[in-house]
Amino acid sequence: MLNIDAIHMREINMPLAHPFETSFGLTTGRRILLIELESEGLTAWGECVAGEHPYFSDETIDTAWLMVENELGPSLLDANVERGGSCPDIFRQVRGHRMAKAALENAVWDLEAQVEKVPLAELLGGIRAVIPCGVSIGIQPSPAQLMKKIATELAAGYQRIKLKCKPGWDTKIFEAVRNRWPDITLSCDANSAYRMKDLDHIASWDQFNLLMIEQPLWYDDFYFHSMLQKRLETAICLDESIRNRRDALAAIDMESCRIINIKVGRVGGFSEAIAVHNAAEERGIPVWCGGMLETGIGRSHNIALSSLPNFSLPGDVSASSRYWAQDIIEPSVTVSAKGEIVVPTEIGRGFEVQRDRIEALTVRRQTLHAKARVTA
Ligand code: OSB
Ligand code: MG
Repeated sequence: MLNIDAIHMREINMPLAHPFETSFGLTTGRRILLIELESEGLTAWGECVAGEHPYFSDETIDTAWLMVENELGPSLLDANVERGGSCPDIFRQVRGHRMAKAALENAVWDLEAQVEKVPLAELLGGIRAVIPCGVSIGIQPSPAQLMKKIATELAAGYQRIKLKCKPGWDTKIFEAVRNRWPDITLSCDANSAYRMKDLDHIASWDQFNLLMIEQPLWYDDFYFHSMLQKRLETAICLDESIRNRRDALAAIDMESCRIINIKVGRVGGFSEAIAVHNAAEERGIPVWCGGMLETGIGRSHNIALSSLPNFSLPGDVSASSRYWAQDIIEPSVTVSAKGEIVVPTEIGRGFEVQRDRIEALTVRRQTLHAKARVTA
């Protein structure tokens, strides 16, 4: 039994070290909901990856806040929580709101790892000592700036470069990058910026030998992606479309993709992330861990998840310094010259949370208390 005494919610505001542009817009700073669980003297953390606007998903930090405060938080405090894996059942009555659920569930796993005195990675079923890392590079003000950025990331050792793309920032860019770097592992991510009229256009990218094309079509689609995949040599990777294990099975069986990006927030927490991982593994589909511009808390959870066996492709989990002038964990996440992150072997997430720094960044807070427990 994990006795959760209180759930502390806070919103922190953090400016990004570098603005990040995707096909759906520009992000210069993040408003982040953090969850802190208090349990018999232990403290565990979760991070909600919902954005400020409902552009990547239909959740935002404000909808997540409301759900944690009014629905999910009270349910968790009322439940018998055996372990992190108990959360999907506890939250089952609430439809959707997966990023809000994940923030709480992941904090419970973070707690369970401390109680069981094991590394979080081991608790999740991880087996890797190090994880391979790639970077996601946003749309840049100019091609010259993109080339400079790629050179920097390659020099830092990253194993895969992913380029954000959209109509007008695609073929010419891929051409320029391939001319300069014919052999690097390269992929692109459209965040749903294309439509069926673009089929021939997308098929022409086969010439660039991309590792994958991520989420080219609608954010909620499998069928049209399967039509596109038939026309391509290049693998499609789905991100937005995959909400759970059943989606992964449908997408794999329909041949809508050959690779899956797993984001723990997008699928509703570690339990479902593991279920998606296992379903893909059984069908020979590799997965990798996506990123949502997380602070060190979400990043440490992504590192633990990425240590599972079928995370065989480099993920979007990269060094803290690519996002933040100063992270909220100690030590910050660093990447070796070989483009790897070492999976912590300490108990729990393996990174200390810097509470003073979080206090200074907090703009809103709320605490939910458990009802007094009757002790037999
Ligand atoms: O689609 O993978 C995406 C960031 C925000 C929203 C969606 C996505 C991304 C990224 C950045 O690609 C990944 C990262 O570096 O955290
Ligand atoms: Mg993506």
